[in-house]
Amino acid sequence: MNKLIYVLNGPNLNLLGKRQPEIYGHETLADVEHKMRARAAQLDLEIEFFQSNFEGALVEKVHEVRDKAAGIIINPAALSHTSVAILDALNTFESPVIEVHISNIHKREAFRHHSWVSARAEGVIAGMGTLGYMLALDYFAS
Ligand code: DHK
Repeated sequence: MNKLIYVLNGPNLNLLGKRQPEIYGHETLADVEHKMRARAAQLDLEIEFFQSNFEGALVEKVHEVRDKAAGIIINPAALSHTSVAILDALNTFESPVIEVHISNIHKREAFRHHSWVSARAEGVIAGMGTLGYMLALDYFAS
């Protein structure tokens, strides 16, 4: 059985831990990756991690993995609110997609309330901090 889950992160998440820690917390993306790898091993899942500040790179990553991933966990970050291209790319992928936002986007500025990716995602986790990524892994394990 295919147990390979891709974890995709969008713009500015490379600065996690340094960037507005009052909103996004103090953990770095490397910390998140480390915790996810440990949890994935417990759950008998494999993960691949990818971050880009470029919309096209994320679109191409979805194309690259669409035939090999058992699922995608994606935090499109700011591109959640703008990118029909990422939505279209995810619509070419036939296995489950879970969308994660570290912050509760519905409690923030109005322009963050809508996510294009949510129209494709099986589930959306927002406002649970980086725990959201772990909960998304639990979804795939179940
Ligand atoms: C991360 C971002 O970078 C923002 O642009 C989104 C999301 C929210 C998050 O909460 O993880 O609006």
